[in-house]
Amino acid sequence: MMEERIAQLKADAQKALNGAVENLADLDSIRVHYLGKKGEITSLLRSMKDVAKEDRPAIGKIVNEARSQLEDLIAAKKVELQKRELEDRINNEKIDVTLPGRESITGHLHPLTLTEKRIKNIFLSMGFTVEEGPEIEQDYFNFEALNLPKDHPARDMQDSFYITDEILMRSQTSPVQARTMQSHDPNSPIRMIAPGRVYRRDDYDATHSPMFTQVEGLVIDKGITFGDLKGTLESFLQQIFNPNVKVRFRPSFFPFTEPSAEVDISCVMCHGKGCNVCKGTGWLEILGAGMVHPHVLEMSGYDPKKVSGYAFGMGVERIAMLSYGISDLRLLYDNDVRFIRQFEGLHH
Ligand code: 2NL
Repeated sequence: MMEERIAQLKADAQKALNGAVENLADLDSIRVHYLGKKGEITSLLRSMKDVAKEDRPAIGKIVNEARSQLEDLIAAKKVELQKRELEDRINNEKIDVTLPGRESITGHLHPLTLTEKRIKNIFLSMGFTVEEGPEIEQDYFNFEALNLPKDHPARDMQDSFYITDEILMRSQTSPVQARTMQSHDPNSPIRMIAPGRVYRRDDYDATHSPMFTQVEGLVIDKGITFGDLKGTLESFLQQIFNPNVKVRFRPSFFPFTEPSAEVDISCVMCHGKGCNVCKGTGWLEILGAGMVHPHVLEMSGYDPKKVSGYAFGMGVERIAMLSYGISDLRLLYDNDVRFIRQFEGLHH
């Protein structure tokens, strides 16, 4: 009776394992059905109580043998299924080596960085050094050392970002020049530019920003004249824009230079004919410049009877906008890649 049930169970299991076992999940349900806690083998073992006592060891042995045979069969089937699944994956997951490669995105220089580099390279080629200084500056270096006394209108608290009474975000890069002069041997010449960010309380619109980039220059030596200033700036402007650009100087005023001048170039858009960029004048204001005020030389340890100097300042954004025909300053700061990507491949 019991022997028959065992033989039948083995035959059934054998049949099930040879039948439609598609995957490991199918196999597991067969395992649960025969070997699980509520499975056929367990139920056989439960009915051992109905077997005559003297027959139990022999029957028990047959049941245990049947269980271990089943376990072996299931284990073998499992290996077979795993092998088949791996082969299926190998056959189906193909790498198409003929597909085009994925394009790798490389960065490039921002138009402002590009313009700053072009400016630097021109001055480096003329023997200038490039000096840097802090953006958070002492009132003394930002104003006092540049001949802007405490009551000067340009020092209005409304115009600069003050951090304390004595500390502010620099409003120009001239403090770098003042620092360089003070750490320099007054008997050897200076020929330097100071590029960097400057900060002024201002609106943010197509032509204004509370932060912008400036390049200032300073030359001090024996016998430096206004002629040196004119020649150097004319050469610079022809290199940065085009060799045919015309340059004109108009009298102006800065507290740190005397005499002072505004420097214009012939309009790079209309070549002087008059357009909306130059507002019909044919000229573009591009630089401020002048001979270093004797008091500025003196305050930083230079003797105005022995040496003289010139200085100038320009906005990098304006030069970038005129170089590349950019009509809105904010495009330079918004970092919209559709704009910035247009400068890929340009070099300084
Ligand atoms: C402008 C005008 C200028 C200077 C900057 C300067 C610096 C020293 C001494 C004398 Cl240490 N001058 N800098 C001189 C004239 C003009 O900038 O329009 N900047 C955007």
